[in-house]
Amino acid sequence: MTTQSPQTKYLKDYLTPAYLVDQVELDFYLSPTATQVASTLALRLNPDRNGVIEPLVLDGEHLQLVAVEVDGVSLEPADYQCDDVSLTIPAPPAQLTVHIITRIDPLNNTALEGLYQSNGIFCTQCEPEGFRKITYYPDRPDVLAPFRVRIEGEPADCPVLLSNGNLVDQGVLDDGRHFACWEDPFPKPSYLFALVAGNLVCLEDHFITLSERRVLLQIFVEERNRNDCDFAMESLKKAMKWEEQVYGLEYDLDRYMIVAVDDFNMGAMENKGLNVFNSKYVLARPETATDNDYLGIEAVIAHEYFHNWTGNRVTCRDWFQLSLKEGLTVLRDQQFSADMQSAAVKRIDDVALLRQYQFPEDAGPMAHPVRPESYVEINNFYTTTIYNKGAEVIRMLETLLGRERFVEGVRLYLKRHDGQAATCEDFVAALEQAGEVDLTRFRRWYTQAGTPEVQVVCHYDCATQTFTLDCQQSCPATPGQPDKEPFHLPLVMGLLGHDGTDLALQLASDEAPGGTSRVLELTQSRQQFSFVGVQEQPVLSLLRGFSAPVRLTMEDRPEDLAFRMAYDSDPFNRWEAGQQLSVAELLQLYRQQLEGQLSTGLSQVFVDAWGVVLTDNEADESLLARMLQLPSEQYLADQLDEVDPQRIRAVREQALRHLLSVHREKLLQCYDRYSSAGEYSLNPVAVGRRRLVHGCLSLLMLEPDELLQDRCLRHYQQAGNMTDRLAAFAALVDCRQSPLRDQVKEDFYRQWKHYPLLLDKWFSTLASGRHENTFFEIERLLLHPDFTLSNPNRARSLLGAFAQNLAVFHRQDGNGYRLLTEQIRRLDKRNPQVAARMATPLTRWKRLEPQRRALLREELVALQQENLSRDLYEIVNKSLV
Ligand code: 0A1
Ligand code: ZN
Repeated sequence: MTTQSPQTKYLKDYLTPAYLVDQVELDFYLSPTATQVASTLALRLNPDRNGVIEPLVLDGEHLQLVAVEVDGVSLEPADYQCDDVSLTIPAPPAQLTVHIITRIDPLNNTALEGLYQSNGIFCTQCEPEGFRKITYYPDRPDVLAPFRVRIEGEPADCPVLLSNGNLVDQGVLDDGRHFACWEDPFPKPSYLFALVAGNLVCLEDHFITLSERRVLLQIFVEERNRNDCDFAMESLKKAMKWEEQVYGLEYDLDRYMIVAVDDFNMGAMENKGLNVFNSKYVLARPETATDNDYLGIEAVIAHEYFHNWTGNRVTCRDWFQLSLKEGLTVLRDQQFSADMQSAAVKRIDDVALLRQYQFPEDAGPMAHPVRPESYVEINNFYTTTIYNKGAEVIRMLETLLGRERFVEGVRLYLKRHDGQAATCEDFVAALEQAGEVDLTRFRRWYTQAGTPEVQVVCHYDCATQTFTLDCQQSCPATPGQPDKEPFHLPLVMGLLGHDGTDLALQLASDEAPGGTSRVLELTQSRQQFSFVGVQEQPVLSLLRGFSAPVRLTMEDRPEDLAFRMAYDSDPFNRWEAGQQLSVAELLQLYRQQLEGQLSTGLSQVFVDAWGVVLTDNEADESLLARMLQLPSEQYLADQLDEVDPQRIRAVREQALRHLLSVHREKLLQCYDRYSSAGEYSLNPVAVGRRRLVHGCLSLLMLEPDELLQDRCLRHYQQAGNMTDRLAAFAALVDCRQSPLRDQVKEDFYRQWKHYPLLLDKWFSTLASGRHENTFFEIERLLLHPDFTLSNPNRARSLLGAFAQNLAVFHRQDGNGYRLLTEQIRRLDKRNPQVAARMATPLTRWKRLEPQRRALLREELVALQQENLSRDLYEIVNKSLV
């Protein structure tokens, strides 16, 4: 903890490491409160120093130093300096072996960084700077070394002893303890180190690679979870196969291990050959996991596996380059999931996520470029900008180059930098070369923050049969960046004829028409594109597949939107047209309310178009389900300059009730048509049907008569899987007046109280309730014996869901803000990383209406005065600037 204004680190200050590490040997003597770590490092002065000796500075935090030796000679305290963050040997020889013994306390490591215990299992989390909490080391990603690790522990507590790479020795010692030795032949940075030791069972399978090597696949879990790993294992094999097929990349070790633990700050971690996962992203069976849980597992398993190439074989030079591995790996996991499921709906979900979280980040006080120029605490930069916008940036490269050249470029990048720590520039340079394109302007995506705004005006000239797009782009100011240069934007587009079919496209500069879909490249602040030979007034379908992460405004007429909603051949744009139509409708209702006008209700065009979707028997059910969903409250809030979250909720519910009143019969029919029992399957059709059924159910349950309540209760009770059960549970939780509510609340708890991941769902579903009393429910839940801030999943399940529940969190009296800050204060003492992350909703105060803005700001100012972790300090301070 510190308030001595923590230091800012700058990309421009990057220096190569003074010393390189040729070999690491680590010897762990495990004990819950006093683990001893002996480290032997073969170091040498970086040749780029031309023999000029520099001090050897090793990073280290929260360590008890027991002994230091250089070349076999033990050092006296006068021979080195040791402070809170480092160990320095002032004038070492140019080549040396350092031997260091430290002692650490895994049991009391509540920050879950470095070596800690989760349910008695020893495990590590070293990215980005956790290794320095294990031993003194040049803890930076551009120092790569081969590791050899020996772990010694009590066989009763730790029958399983794991680290990266290959198992090279194991045995039992005279005193009854046992040991295992692991060797990782691939040089790696310290952040990819892992150790796991504990009482775990192992599920095994294997994979035969393209070159016919047999890879042993192992998933380690606690005994109680042994039956819940099949899906994760299948996902892993699919990811391995997919990466071979699409990228021609093979796994490189003989063994791939995954460990699931309950206490984990993030989703999972790609440590070389030994991934550590939040159990949420491993464990699943139909009775306990929802469709979205399954899809999450498939994606995260793939993500960590794909990191083996994009992240591990080629890593990052420094943490400013984080998106080099994260953006690229997210893009690859998105591509994989798109191939496994319904590609259109996957794209819709990815874009919805981007708009819900990343756009607000880009418009708020924490906005930063995909490659930031500075940070205070790197843990705060595992953001949706680095991950999701980073993926969008690389997706644009794919659009510009085409899949084939894109894959070639990625392979060139990997080949060129294999075994190295690279930069975002290295990546772009490889793609530029493979794609034979000029990416000079494109590079601005890495340096400029903010979401570009694109305005398009169209004109059709009947006499010359010319259709012209006049495009302008600009980008709002972000912290430290008042002015922006134009971006290089690929705009995928098509033109629809009156019957809804795509027209052949011919730009004025083309010799002949070709194709029905084009990539227009916008590289300047204003540009025109003219299509010739257009025989009728077309409807423009622009930004197909959301080909660039921008805010697009076009003056579409509602009829054109309704037309594209029905006919656009690009499913993303079908959905998008519907979203635009609903946003316009909802914002109009919002303004009417705000100005005290009589509400006109929804327009007939919209209500009819929505009804057409509901009765569409042909399109993909998942797509239909997505099209029937109104834009989220967060997305609507993001469209307004002064947000009143309760008004947003009221308006959205008014719209839902209107749709319900008009289409109730069709909703019931749709619900009946698709709600069937039968074996659980994750195929896209089955998933789509469940989504549709649950969409109908939740709408119908806005105004349930007794008959419907009964049906919902039966849906809950007779559900053969958690997806169905949870949907009905959530609907019943919102039935305030009904005794069923308390009945199912109790029933769910009783049934699942011993299964942590479902208890999380119980907390989050209750905290997501739409009724105003939800706030008091949350206050009570904080005192529930099963609530704890020690487990990140549990803390998030209640507090995260609460903060997402905009109308409840943003109570007019400011008690929502008080409640969250109080919990964040407590959490910060235990786990700064999770506390800082949980504080994100507090940073958006500037966009609120004046009264709430003042209340929320007050809370932040109070926090700012306190003794905060560096993580929380950075978030609170930046948000008050
Ligand atoms: N590299 C991981 C994410 C991750 C980052 C930090 C962590 O702990 C502080 C844990 C995981 C990934 O992208 O999956
Ligand atoms: Zn990642």
